[in-house]
Amino acid sequence: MKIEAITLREIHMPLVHFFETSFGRTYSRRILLLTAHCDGVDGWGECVTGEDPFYSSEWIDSSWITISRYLAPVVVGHLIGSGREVPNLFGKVRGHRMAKAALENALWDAEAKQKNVSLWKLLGGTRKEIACGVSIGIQDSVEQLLERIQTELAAGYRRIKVKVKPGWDVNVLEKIRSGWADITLSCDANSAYTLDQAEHLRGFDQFNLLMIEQPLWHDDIYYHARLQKELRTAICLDESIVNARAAAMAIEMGACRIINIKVGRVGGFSEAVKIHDLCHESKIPVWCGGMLESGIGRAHNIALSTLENFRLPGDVSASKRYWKEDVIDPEVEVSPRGLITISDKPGTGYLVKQDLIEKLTVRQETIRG
Ligand code: OSB
Ligand code: MG
Repeated sequence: MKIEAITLREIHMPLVHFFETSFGRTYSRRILLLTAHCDGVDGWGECVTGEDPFYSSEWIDSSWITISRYLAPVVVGHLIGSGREVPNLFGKVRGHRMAKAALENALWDAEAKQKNVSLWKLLGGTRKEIACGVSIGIQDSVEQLLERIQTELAAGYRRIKVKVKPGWDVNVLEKIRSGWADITLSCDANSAYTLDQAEHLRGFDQFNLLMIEQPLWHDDIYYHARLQKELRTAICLDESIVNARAAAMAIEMGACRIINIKVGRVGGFSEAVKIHDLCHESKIPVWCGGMLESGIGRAHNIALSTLENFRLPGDVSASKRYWKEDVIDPEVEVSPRGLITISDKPGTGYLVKQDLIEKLTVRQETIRG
């Protein structure tokens, strides 16, 4: 297919409820959407960068300029057979994986539409429904957190993940476990601890957690391996798994027993599938992480989650948990059993609400050949 032009759009969407991690609180999202105009078909992608370079070094403004100046010009005006070819074309640009993923994924979406197949089948997925969990941020009080957990369990979600940081951890996990002894529970530190706190982290072992996500530095694998030897709880790596090589290293070193795959963090679907396959061969279960995406990124996460080794519930939850109105039709819905049913329609199976996107757009740029 010929890539005629790429359109970038920034949309603003307030969250239904703020989201707080160990690095800060977000009330409203600035989201970068990308449209690839290919032979009469539009492929959509979402750049999952945050408003600030806090989760990773990329942020919405760095991604915008990287795509506009370096990545889009590489593909615009060219013929591309498949999304699979894209990573090689971006080889000269170091890093900027979330920016690369937005463009690569839009081209996978366009390819699926061109071929009239569903994106999940094109990616090699097999699951007809996927299991959903929720990620619950730090709240103003433990009571508020317990209320939110109650609400999500009642909605059917199969795994509760809570954000932790020093001062909001053992005390909070204790209260959760005294209310719900048997639920599948995990926690995510987003790099809030150091190896000196290993003894403190060992205190998490008493809560029978499914995993503790990224306890140490965002770019570390070695010290996680040291920590994993001291913990009974499985470590799951998120931030530090930036590509398949990092995943291979983490597995070889015993730095984690579970991996969170975020398609943006690893640079696109091609690399995400590679990591999935590698983990599958190594018997490391994976699950799909989330970045507070609009429906466009969410639909891509759903497609990826259909691959076989996505054995654990992902942070892929219903649109209404985030937005008053999502930008796709239908919105993402989760059944009372905590499942999302996968559509057989071409592309993602979700239509983009172009009118709504127009209304939410605050800036736009089109890159032509
Ligand atoms: O570490 O998984 C994370 C959101 C922003 C940055 C980092 C993370 C998260 C989440 C959100 O946990 C999960 C979701 O999209 O619901
Ligand atoms: Mg995480």
